[in-house]
Amino acid sequence: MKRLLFLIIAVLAIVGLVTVFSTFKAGNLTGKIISETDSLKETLNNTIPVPSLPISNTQDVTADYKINIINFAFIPTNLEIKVGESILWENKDSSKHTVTSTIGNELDSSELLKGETYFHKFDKVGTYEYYCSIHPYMKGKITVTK
Ligand SMILES: [Cu+2]
Repeated sequence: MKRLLFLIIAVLAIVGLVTVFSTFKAGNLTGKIISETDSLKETLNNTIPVPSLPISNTQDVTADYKINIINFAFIPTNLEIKVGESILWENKDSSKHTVTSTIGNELDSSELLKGETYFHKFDKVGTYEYYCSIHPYMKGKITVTK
């Protein structure tokens, strides 16, 4: 009987120790998580405000028409639009291309890399022929009517 009592006490003591030990560890862990969360918040606070990015010339441009530059061609090649309307050219080729007026300088994009765009609004009636200054055989025509 005494032996059983001793066993029970021993078991209770072990359980008690384990409980105290676990609580202690959990407490430490919680403290660590809290301090790491605080330093993360501090890092985020120091990072904000995020500097604004330069306006991309590849997205978010609303035009009345779109011409794709694809497989070394302007598609559609010929396009008729109204005065005041706009066109967005997008280079879908891996090669660089330009949108350059054949006569005059109505259209004068810089070299467009893949995914880059050129936006132009036409304010005057007329026929605007253009080509790619890198590949002069690439041609297109915009007809602007009233
Ligand atoms: Cu080209």
